[in-house]
Amino acid sequence: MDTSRRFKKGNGNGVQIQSSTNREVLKNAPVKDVVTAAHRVSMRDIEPCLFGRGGTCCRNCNMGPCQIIDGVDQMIGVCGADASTVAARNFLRIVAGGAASHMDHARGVVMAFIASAKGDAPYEIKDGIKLRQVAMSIGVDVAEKTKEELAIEVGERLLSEFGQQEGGLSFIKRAPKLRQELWEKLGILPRGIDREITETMHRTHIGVDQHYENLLFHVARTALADGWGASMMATELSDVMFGTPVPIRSRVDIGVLKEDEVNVTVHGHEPILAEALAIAARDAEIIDECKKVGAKGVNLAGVCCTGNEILMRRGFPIAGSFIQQEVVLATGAVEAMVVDVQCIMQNVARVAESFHTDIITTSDKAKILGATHIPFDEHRAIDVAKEILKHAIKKFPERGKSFVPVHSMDVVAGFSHETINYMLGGRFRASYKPLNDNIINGRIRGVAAIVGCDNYRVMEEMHVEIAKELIANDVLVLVTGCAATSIGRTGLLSPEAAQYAGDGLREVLEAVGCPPVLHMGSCVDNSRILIASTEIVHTGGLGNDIYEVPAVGMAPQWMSEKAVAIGQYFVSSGVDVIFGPTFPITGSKVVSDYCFNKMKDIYGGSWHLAKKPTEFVNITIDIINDARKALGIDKKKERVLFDMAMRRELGSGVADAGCGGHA
Ligand code: NFS
Repeated sequence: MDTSRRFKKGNGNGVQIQSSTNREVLKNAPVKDVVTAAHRVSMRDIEPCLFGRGGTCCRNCNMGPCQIIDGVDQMIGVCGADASTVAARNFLRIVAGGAASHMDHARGVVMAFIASAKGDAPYEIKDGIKLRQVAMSIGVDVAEKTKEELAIEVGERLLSEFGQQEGGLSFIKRAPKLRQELWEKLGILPRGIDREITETMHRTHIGVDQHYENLLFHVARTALADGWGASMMATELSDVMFGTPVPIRSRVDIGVLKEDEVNVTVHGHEPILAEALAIAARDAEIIDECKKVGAKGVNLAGVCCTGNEILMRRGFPIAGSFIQQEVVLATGAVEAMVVDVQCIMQNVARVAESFHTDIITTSDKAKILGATHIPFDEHRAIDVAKEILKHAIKKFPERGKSFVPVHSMDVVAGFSHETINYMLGGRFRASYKPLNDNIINGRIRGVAAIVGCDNYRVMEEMHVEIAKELIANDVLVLVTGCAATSIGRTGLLSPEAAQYAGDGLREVLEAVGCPPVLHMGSCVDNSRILIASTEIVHTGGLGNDIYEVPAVGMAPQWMSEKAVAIGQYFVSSGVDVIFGPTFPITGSKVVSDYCFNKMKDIYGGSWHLAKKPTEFVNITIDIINDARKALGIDKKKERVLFDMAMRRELGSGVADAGCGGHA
């Protein structure tokens, strides 16, 4: 195929390479002219299509593709579909694409969970307390059952919800009561996980659902099946199997690669593979194999959300976020990049060709031309993991010139919703009350979640500028996904960053010794934020439903469909969500008005659009201030400075929680 039309003749001069480490590696890489996504963005001759970007290009049948112009009669689809129908249909397919990724991920976790409980896979039931809590929350009787029996019952119940046709999802019952009633009244309670995806494809086929509002209700239902269904299953069962995260120190950025060890980066999403590699990397046989080739051991480092999974639970370092995946390989110091599913750029295989690096695919659902395929099977997880590592070890003697940057940054991760409960609540009375009290008394203005991807089309400083400005305004920031890694690279995930916080927030942070930006995990772990919000509601003083809590979500550098699914389940749960710089429905005025305004009346939270960091911050603070006003907590209260006794009381859980603790 002639690609010359698709690229400018130029050599990508003026390329905006994000992250100073990326720039340093590309400058010093042993192989020059490594082409990354940043170069491809700058080389593309054609501006992104306005119809595609605004959601009004329909290619769901072969009378088109039809480009629709809102308000122009002759520019509706050949079938008659107008801009609102097409934008709503496309939006639904985006949300379903994202949700399906989380759902298939969750299915894998649940199946591995059941296999482990039956003794057919090598993972344990590490957190028995959480298993009982999860079981009770979905109405499974815990009495007189072994851990394994209970795990099988919980696992099989949840697995059945994938193919279920009617009856609702178990975890929905964890939402505040008023929220559940609202979903029921609107007729959007998800019925079965796979059913909502199949129905999406049906509704969006030519000639089926033609009413934008009806389509947008199914958008909400599909997203809820993700957030309060699949993603929550993935997080909760992974915690039970691999351990619920507690604060843990580690490092992020490309400098975590090591000159004298076999560098294996694990990239993708599913913790099942990464956990097996983490266990195998410590195996005596593997360490022996390393010594035979002159390496000290295996240095396992994460990329993208797999990285977040093993960082949160095991403290393994993260080599890079989404935008760093090609640059990590450009160091020439990686023996193997092991991938499973999602967010893996096809170009990693091309970059690897210039080095001794092997790309190892492990999922039969996701193969890459030019990669080595070693299929992962959870039943023989450790054997497969060892096979993969031995493959990588053999590559070590072939490593040629390499360049590993010195820089990596200290982070503290591991803030599960249980940890927040424990840290802010204290050892003896773990509860969200101190957090609620500090929001009510105004030391903490509110909470903002910065989630989702990083993206070469967005200015580099976006995440960090927003985070810094928010904490300076006493907003506690929660992060997940690649946003967490990109903010982590700048040092804001360490307790020392409390110095950037406003006076009120800093007082609280110093009392408990935690960072102003709390890393809550991978993208499926956004479900932790749903549970934390519900806990805040149940604790009292901040309203009776999630929409009343002074909290905002945002994905300022989103690129994946999964981010949109996440945004929508937050909106449907009552949270205001800001995306930017573009949003894929803006080609229809009606759908824009619905998403940006009407959803607020329906759900209590809606979508918002912002481009610059200041816009994200201003919208967030306005929403939080409005929520405070509605709750009647906007009046300035007399400041009570923390005395020693209060600090001791608030800090009583911290020593054990080990915030800022150990690697
Ligand atoms: Ni979320 Fe994580 Fe990263 Fe975006 Fe991709 S890895 S699941 S989609 S790019 S945060």
